[in-house]
Amino acid sequence: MDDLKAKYLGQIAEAADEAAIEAIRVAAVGKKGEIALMMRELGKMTPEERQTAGPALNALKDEINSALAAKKAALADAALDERLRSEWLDVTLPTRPRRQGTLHPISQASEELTAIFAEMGFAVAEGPRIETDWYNFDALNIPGHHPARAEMDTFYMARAEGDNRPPHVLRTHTSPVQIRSMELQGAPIRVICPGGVYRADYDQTHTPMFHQVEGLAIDKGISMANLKWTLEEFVKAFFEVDDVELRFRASHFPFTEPSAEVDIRCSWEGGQLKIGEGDDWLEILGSGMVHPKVIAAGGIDPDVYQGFAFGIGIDRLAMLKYGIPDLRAFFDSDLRWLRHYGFAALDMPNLHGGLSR
Ligand code: 2NL
Repeated sequence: MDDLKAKYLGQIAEAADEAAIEAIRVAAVGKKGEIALMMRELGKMTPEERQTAGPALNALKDEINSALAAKKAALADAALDERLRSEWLDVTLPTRPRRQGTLHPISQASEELTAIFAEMGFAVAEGPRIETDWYNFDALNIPGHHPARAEMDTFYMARAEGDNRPPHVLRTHTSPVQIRSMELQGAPIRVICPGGVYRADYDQTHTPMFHQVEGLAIDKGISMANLKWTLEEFVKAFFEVDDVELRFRASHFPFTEPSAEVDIRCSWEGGQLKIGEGDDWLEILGSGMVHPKVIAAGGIDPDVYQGFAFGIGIDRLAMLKYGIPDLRAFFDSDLRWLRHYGFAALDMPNLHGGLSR
């Protein structure tokens, strides 16, 4: 029995795979294996011989079985180790360099300016692009006969035949969103409204859909000085310069009184725009103190509250900041153009990270 034990334990130790283990099991402790055959010999023994040989055979069988199980587990561990070694992967390697998609410069500019105004306490509001003529015109002190309605080259929605109500319009500015915000929130309020707007105009510098951000701040005791500071902070942060000089030129909008168009000092040396220095002026926005009638249209008492408002073209801001020469290319969906001018996705601009880096 000692020979038998030495033989099988030796074979088990040498076994290289599961098939070898199974062959040893069948030969040693299988139904017709060597130990089973010896068990059959027990019947020919004397009772005394049987008393020692029986338990000894059972013990040998148990020992071989547990050696088989232990070897099987060891082989499985070794196989797993080998798999882990061969499937090893360096998760610290950089990702594939090819960018699958990019942010459109208009989206990038919107994210950047939103981050700047958010820092100054302005919430973002959005609203429908199809508006009633009340929200788009009347609430903004642009009555039906007002030339601004014609000047705006408005797109009108079709009405069903026999429906004589005024037609809906594609919003010509984002001001309606600010009227809606005043109605919903009341005063005090600080919001910016970025988004697409529509005017029937198409040439070198105009597209029928473009993007605007308007800002509105209403509180007690708001003045032109608050407007000037806010716009200066915005321009400095957006163009990433330490100093700017703004020039306010008297202007006219139906929804503000007084109204001002705002230019920033700049230079164009060798086609390269520099903000904050030089002898040129760049017109970038319109602004003013909100007309009392417009404050009232928003459901706020103009005898108690005052406010400033401004409107900026986002597409033009993006062209200036990123050096994009042609406005119409913005809307061509040309993949080569998008790859060239696009921004890395998931890289949200913030003031601390340096906006566009
Ligand atoms: C421009 C002019 C401007 C506003 C927009 C505004 C909105 C409300 C009340 C009063 Cl709800 N004003 N918006 C004010 C002044 C100018 O935009 O030329 N933008 C490019």
